[in-house]
Amino acid sequence: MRRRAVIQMVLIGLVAGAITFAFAYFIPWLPDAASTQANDVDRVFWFVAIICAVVFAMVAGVAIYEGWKFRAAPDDMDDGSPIHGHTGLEIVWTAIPTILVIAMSVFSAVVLAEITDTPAGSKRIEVTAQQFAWSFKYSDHDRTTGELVLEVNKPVELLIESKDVIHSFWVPEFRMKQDAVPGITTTLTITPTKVGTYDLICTELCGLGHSVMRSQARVLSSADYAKWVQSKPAGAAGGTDGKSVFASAGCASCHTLKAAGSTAEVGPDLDKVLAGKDEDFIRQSILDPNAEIAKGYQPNVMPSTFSDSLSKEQLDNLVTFLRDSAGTAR
Ligand code: HEC
Ligand SMILES: [Cu+2]
Repeated sequence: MRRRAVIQMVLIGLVAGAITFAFAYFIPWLPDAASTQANDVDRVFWFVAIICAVVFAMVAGVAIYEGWKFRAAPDDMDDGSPIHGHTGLEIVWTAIPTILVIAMSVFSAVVLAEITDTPAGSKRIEVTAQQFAWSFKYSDHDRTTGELVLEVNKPVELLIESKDVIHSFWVPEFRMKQDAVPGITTTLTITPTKVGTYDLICTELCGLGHSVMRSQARVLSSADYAKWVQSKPAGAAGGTDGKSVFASAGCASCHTLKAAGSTAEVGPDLDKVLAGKDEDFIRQSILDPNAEIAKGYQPNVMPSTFSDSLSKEQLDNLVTFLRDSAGTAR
């Protein structure tokens, strides 16, 4: 009798385990893992997930069996028989979870130490977040971009800063995430392992344009990366030419402008609204966006921080670029 009960519980547990396993294994829960840190993080994730699945299957097996075998008949009005504890069982169900929880913490701590370690010789990239754009400055060559360009299998240390509010840097495929906090520099180490283009996302609600605060991380082969370093656009010293500023200041994530190749629709189409406008109007629209709200649009969507975040040179170049290009490119 006792033996049959154990076999039945085990069978129920196996069914519950198989269903849990199918859910975990056949649904692609996680995005591609494209950095060494991602592989480490996934290892912790699966270690914990498997322990949880096994414990769940055991508990489900016993619980379903008890509910089925020992339920009271409709006319049974008796009190349940008094039961006293079972010391052996209690020791087992305390000891095993304790060991499992300790194993999970030790494993996580080891991996945390690993992924926050910056290998000597890592390239440094200064990451600047501002409402609502990212910019990246490379230590190995003088250049600022609006997308993150990395060389495959080369570790980089990101030095992350914010010009206004708290943002957060996240590329799901790299698994690593770090806040950008005004006034301090936070760091993140990433060693990309797969050539490709990945979404780079701000994952801290930072204002009305938060949802458009996106960029890309492009991982290039060593040969392509060397070519990219060489291909530095003429006149783009540190990215102060108007077109680079348009991209790096985030204008491109909200406005359409053919000359800059952007098609965003959060704000007005600049080819339409700026055609034929003079420099003063353009400058005023950028420095004090709420002075005059374009028809059909909301105030306080366009950041009013550009007077602080853009240098005089960047602003002048941006204004000239907009004056000369808006409405002219076909
Ligand atoms: C988060 C989205 C967002 C960002 C980033 C943004 N804008 Fe805007 N912009 C808007 C919205 C919305 C409006 C319309 C409301 C207004 O006039 O303030 C606007 C209005 C404008 C106007 C005035 C258009 C008119 O007809 O009055 C100009 C010019 C402009 N933006 C240029 C820029 C430039 C240049 C940048 C980058 C330095 C930029 N914007 C960044 C959303 C944005
Ligand atoms: Cu943000």
